[in-house]
Amino acid sequence: MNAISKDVPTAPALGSAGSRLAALNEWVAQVAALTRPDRIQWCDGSDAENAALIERMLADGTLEKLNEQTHPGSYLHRSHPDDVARVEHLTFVCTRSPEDAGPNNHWMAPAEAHAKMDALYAGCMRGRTLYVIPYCMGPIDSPLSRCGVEITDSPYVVANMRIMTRMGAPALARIEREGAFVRGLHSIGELDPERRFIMHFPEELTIKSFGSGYGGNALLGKKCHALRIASHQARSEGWLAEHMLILGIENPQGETHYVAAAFPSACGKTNLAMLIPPQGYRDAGWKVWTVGDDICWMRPGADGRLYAINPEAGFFGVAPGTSSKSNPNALATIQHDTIFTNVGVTADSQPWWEGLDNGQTPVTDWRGNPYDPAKGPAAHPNSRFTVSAKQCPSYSDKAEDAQGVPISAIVFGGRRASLVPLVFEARDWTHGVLVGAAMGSETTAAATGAVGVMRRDPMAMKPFCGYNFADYFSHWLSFDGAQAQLPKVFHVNWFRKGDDGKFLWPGFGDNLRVLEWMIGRVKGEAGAVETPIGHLPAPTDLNLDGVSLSDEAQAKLFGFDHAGWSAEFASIGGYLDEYGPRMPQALKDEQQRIAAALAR
Ligand code: OXD
Ligand code: MN
Repeated sequence: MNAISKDVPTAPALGSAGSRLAALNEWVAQVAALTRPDRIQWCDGSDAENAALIERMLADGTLEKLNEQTHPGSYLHRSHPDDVARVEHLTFVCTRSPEDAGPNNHWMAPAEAHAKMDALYAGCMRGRTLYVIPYCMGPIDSPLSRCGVEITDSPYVVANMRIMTRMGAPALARIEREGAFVRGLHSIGELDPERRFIMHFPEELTIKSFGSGYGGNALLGKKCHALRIASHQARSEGWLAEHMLILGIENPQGETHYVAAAFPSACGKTNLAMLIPPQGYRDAGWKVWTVGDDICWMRPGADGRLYAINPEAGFFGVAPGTSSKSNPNALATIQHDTIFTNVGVTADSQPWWEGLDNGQTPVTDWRGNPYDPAKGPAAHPNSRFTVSAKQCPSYSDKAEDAQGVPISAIVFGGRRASLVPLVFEARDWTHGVLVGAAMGSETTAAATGAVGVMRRDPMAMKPFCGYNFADYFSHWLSFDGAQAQLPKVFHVNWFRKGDDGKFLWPGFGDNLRVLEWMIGRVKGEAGAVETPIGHLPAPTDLNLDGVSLSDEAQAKLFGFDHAGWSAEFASIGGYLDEYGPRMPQALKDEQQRIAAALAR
């Protein structure tokens, strides 16, 4: 690496000593010497800084202004058409030993990965500004939060990080206090898919990303830090970093239970997190509060319960399908001060996507071409909105609580057209870990590759766990100590289809009926039927007032297909074996116990 240049600006002086920022200053100087930017800007997160960035992006076409009357303060970004999703095949976990990354990750030796990335970074910021973004994942004063610094040459990334994290001066002050932070280096390079890599070095708390401006590859606080690096950190520090939404369910008596739920990308986490109760429930006084829609950090509190924070400050949600039926709260949230990426546009510059039911029609597609339905959708299927969580009408006042919220239930779920019933409850924690480990789902547009193919996606962490899944399951099992007051674990499937290929369950607000049953189980009040795969409700155990289900729907949503589950458990056994001797015996025993019960 080149010598450190004398005129590299250092972190704005904070407290008295400033010395705890020496490592940060030195790293910035080293990166500048390698990447050769024209300018360096330390981001303070202020409104003035953001306004100047937006001006610059409007001038160079990175952003387009949307209709100020209908969508004040909102902008459209069109990405490079080859840069629209996470790239799992180009994402690596670079641990010293390949076994520590596990069969669930692509692995590269750290020295080789550093060399490859540093060669790409050499001189890559010439003619550009290098932005230094200090950020905090989680409420700024929470002991559960962790800080990072992202260096990027993309002003679009800065504007998004400002929404998605607590970014700027307060984060820098915390970094100065703690002296520790995750280092993330990002350059969009030339946006060439052949020169694109997302590398993680969990043992060095370091991320290196090159060649993509897409959220999951470029907003390094999100998937790279808050999941891949944090999962590794969490393992050594005794907590959990999970791909889960967090919501609060307030019953008519004013009691609120918090639920954390893991679903693979683009399977409705944002919709569930912002659920609006059906009319009958609203009339009775039920309310649902949003704490987070994508990531959950949890750790045991003094009382043995798991307490959770949402490390993010905003939503990076999938736009298509967001409508007044599926998610009125999201529509209200994104009415102003929102960055839209790769959506269509109407004649009067309003954002538009497939499923939006506001009577508008698009004239321009996500590539900026005149919209022609014969050439594909107006909005890219993975088009997104970035918006502050504070704009959400259902945002929980506990979301900013430094101690987090106590979790009563953990829910796993996937897209399963067949076999998997609407809901079942695990018998105990070990069984619950197996239910999470065995999760399967049909793939979606959130990652490049074929859509609709069933794959195992344990705890919705397949693309995000920064270490060997076998060790991850052991870590989950380790929470079951003598003092633990662990949440109950459930599995749901909103996506079961009938013989005609149509969904059998109405979903959206009606999912509260299932959540109410879970809370009833937590309180020991709701009924269930015992089966080898867990406790299933009978249709009469759920409040189905106002829902009409055909006989086929009832049978499939609440039924248990013995032969189908025997085959599923054989497949789960094969999947666990792929991890070899590191797979915890307790999980294998649990799988075998259930397989044996199914064989009877
Ligand atoms: C996301 C994802 O963007 O999971 O949240 O891909
Ligand atoms: Mn996600």
